[in-house]
Amino acid sequence: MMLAVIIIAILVVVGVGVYIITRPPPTPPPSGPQVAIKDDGTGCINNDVACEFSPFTQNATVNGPAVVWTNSGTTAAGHTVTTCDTTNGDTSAQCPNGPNATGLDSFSLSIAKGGAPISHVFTKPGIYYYYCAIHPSMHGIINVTAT
Ligand SMILES: [Cu+2]
Repeated sequence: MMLAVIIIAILVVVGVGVYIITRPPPTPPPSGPQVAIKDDGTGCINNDVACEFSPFTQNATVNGPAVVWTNSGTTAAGHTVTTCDTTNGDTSAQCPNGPNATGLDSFSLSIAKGGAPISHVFTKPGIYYYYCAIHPSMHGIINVTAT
């Protein structure tokens, strides 16, 4: 009986060791300019000021490194990073500064609650206004300059 317990204990230790040795390394955090997407988990309704892109204005350079948005909030709907332009159907509520200059990058990226970070490599210099398509009071700016 005692021998069986010892054998089982050894198998457990070996099994855990094999798991630790063979598991993939953790994904390194993305580098580049960072923007945190924050909320207080209450749904970001009624222009909730706890729901924001932080910092409001982030700087980036043309052709990288990529700007990385990380969702640290817990609102179930998640968020988007959506550029202000006619492609994305901007409105005055979403884009009080109007559409971005013609020819700038246009994109709309979704990030789920607890989801992996999203990123974009900007290809044209300029001031990019963006918003969250789910919560139109959430705004941010990326100031992209040529290298
Ligand atoms: Cu949002």
